[in-house]
Amino acid sequence: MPTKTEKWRRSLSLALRTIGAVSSPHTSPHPRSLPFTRRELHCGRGIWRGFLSLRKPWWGTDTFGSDIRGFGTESTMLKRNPKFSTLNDDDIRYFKELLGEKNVVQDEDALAAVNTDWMHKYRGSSKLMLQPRNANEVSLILKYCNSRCLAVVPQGGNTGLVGGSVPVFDEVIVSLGAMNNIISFDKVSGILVCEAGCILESLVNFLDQQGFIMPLDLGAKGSCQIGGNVSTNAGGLRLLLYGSLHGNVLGLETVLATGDVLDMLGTLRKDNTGYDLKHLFIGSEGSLGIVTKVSILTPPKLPSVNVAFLACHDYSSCQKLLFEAKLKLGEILSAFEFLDEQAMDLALNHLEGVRNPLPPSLHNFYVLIETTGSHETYDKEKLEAFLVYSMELGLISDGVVAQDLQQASSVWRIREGIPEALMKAGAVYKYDLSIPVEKMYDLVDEMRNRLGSSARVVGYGHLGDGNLHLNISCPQYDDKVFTQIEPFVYEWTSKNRGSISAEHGVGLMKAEKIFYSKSPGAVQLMASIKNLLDPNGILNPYKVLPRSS
Ligand code: FAD
Ligand code: 2HG
Ligand code: ZN
Repeated sequence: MPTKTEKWRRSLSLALRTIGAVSSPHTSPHPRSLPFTRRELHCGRGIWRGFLSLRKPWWGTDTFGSDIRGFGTESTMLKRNPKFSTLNDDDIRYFKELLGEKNVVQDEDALAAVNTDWMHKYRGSSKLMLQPRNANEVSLILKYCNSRCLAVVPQGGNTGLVGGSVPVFDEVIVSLGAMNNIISFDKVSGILVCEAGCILESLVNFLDQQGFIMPLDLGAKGSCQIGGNVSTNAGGLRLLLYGSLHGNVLGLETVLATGDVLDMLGTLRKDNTGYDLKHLFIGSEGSLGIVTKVSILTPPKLPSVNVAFLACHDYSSCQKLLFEAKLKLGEILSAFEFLDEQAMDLALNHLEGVRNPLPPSLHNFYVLIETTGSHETYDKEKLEAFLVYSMELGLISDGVVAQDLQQASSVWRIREGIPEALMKAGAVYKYDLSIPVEKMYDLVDEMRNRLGSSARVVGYGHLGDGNLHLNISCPQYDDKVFTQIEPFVYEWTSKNRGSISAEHGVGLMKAEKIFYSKSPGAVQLMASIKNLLDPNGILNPYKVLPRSS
């Protein structure tokens, strides 16, 4: 009889052969990059648009006319705030003088793309996009908009998933994409200072040349911008090791609604001179100011990265595996992601070039573990010892360890490609929840029981951070399904002391739901801060705060 350890080694080598044979032909030198740049994203999504436009949008002009929008369901309407002015010829003239013709975009096709979010779920009807080139131009735009009471939406890469990055009605879009200069990088401290419109992936590439990495990584890195990341306090795939942007962002330059430029662009790790105001803007989703520059602490690129893709029989094993990984891998554990069978099935069926690394059949759960360290032999031995130990405990039923960058890229592609696979599968209701790890998957099971065969319930996410991405996929948006999901999902999360937004933010989607995670006193204080910094409420209206505040 082979021992469990021998069985593991045998299955390991079997799986290694398999993964070697299936690695994607699209593998880039950046193993965890989604294969789209901003331009490709728009082109690629142009293909999907034809397919998606057959569906009823969650809300949009086509459904409710120009002054009223459905919000969540057709029974919840949102009315344009009549205090906001509408654009006139003088406004356009002013902006053209300030920015030049080409940075004042009125072209219908260009506007269609920036009025629509990544999921094609939220659609505004802005008639104007402005493309400032520096903080001074941002300042003059906001000063003017404030004096005219014109509402504004700051937009980065437009990859946000809660409807925060697109207008609700006719708000002016201020796009930061032209502000994409790297200002300085200090190799001794690892501190990078750059403009807000830098695309995350271009910062990753720049730092790679210097022997450093960004402390955050997400599937949308080919399109999202650092200003958008900061404004959403994006979490992503590395938070487990490097922590949140509240820890890594050292300073910001922000333009307030009044046009005042607030210089908080410190490059110090320690600075206790009173209130640390930058934290107000990290995660404020464009509701308090426009971020124009970012100073961020970047870690050195360590030479030894290992990736294992493992199968688990049940959720309880995934949990135990996490506990053991923290204990046994300790300081080198850099990612601990999970996906269920439904998520894997979607990835295999909808992502080009992706094959099952652990054939022949599907497993109930999969865990992706990454280690990052400085000593290749030591890290490998540590990971292998952990895997053998976990196999002996019965926590893992099969697994594969990537042998090179291409193999690592193939397994990361599965995990990172799930949002794309869900998009291709049809309409999707997304929930991004922080839930105590031991209870997390109960919600997925309960949701499946509630919905039966009317929808496909998919669970995956950043297990190492206690972050579940609950996605409910249907052929099209359907009010009957929706009423089975909400408010149940929020009530369940609140009852289990979770948060209704772990990392994507509140945006438009959850502005009215904020009380599930924040006390009335806290929401009131948020509203007072908003009122102080943006007295006319021109910055990203209808988002983050509830109408009642
Ligand atoms: P946008 O989408 O343009 O804007 C997002 C919000 O920030 C909006 O409210 C907008 O008004 C505001 N904003 C943007 N730029 C500025 C600025 N300069 N100043 C002030 N406000 C601004 N998120 C995670 O946390 N973790 C993940 O792992 C993750 N993975 C993703 C994977 C995919 C495939 C996709 C499509 C999205 C993912 N996201 C993830 C969502 C995430 O919030 C965004 O990808 C990213 O942080 C938003 O950056 P952006 O530049 O696209 O911002
Ligand atoms: C991820 O972790 C993103 O892949 C997107 O945060 C999550 O699509 C989602 O629900
Ligand atoms: Zn995520």
